[in-house]
Amino acid sequence: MKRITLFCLLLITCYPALAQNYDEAKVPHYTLPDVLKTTSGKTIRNEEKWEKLRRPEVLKLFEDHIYGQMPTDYDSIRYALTEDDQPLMNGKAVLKQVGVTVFRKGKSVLINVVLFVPTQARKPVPVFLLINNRGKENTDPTRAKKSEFWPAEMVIDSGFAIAAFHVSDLAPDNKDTYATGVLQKLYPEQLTKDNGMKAIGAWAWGASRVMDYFETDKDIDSKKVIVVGHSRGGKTSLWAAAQDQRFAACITNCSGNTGAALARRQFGERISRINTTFPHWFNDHYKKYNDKEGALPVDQHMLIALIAPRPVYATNASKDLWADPKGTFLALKAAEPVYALYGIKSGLPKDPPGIDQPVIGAHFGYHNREGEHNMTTYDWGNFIRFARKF
Ligand code: GTR
Repeated sequence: MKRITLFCLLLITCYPALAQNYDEAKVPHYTLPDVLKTTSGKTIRNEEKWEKLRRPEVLKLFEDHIYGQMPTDYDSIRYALTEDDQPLMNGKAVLKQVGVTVFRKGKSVLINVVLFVPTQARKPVPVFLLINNRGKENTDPTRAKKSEFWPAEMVIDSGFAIAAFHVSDLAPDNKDTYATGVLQKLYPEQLTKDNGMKAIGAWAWGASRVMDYFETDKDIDSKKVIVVGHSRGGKTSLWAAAQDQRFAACITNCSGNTGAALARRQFGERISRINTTFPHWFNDHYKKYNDKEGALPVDQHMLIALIAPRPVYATNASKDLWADPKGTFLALKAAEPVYALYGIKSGLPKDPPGIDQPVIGAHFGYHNREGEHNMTTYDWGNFIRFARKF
């Protein structure tokens, strides 16, 4: 009896994980929504019509059904800069710490930005901006702690600036407290809407406010800001770049479901699972698509298409089937028609390249690194190569 109870308990706890498919043969037959066909059935044949008709429509579909609205109004923004006189990293970089405070209706939110600028490079310099969803020690300004997740020394040596902010400054990554940041303080009305912004929207909003700061910093080339995110941060970097066209390029690392991987493949993590485990990431409307991927008016290739003609680099790791490496590659491929409107060829092969065989073009990059779900110096090395191409 005892054994049976234990078995049942185990089954209940493990069922959602077991229910995920990792077998290519079991991927259902699916048809992706046509990124070039408007809801009224018109076919888009050039970039003007894409930008005027279809792009706004697709952006709104993502807002309404997945990521929520992106409020852009605020009363004022203030930057408090602390700059170290003494260069760090053997004289190679200067540290700037910036407090970005955003005010609306008498309330405010503070975003802490860590920024290293190379001393040698000609100014203004391009910058990588990480949306940090891991521990704050990963972006240690003192450099007592160094992490592959944000290898500042390596990036500085390559002549780029590197910056980061932490997602908890915008919205705690917790289903019970996520609203206590930007949402309750600046945009409480978002909390009452089915298509209101939630945590991932708030993090992407934060990336845009850091972009506001970059536009005022003479050391930084604000036309060359590359937004980077890993996993949930990679879902956010895509959404940030999709809705804020000031970002020059997007890097989405192991972002998987509701990131760069196609939902309709139902491979690895699925919408029902992500909405159950992380109900605070996406808007309430998205819950309607639990186990109903086919009913979504979009799929993730259309999110990538929103970034066109700007470059996108997507990665995976070979042991991270949860994030569906093949589905990520196929999403990039399915975004190609929109880049083609701008005369851009993706340069991606027909089939996914092998493990540790990066394909790096001027507009698309993809690799599947040997190993686990993570962001490493292998990944960053390729991001730097990619950034140099454009
Ligand atoms: C997982 C989640 C993924 C991914 C990951 C992460 O638990 O299922 O969608 O976001 O967390 O952020 O590391």
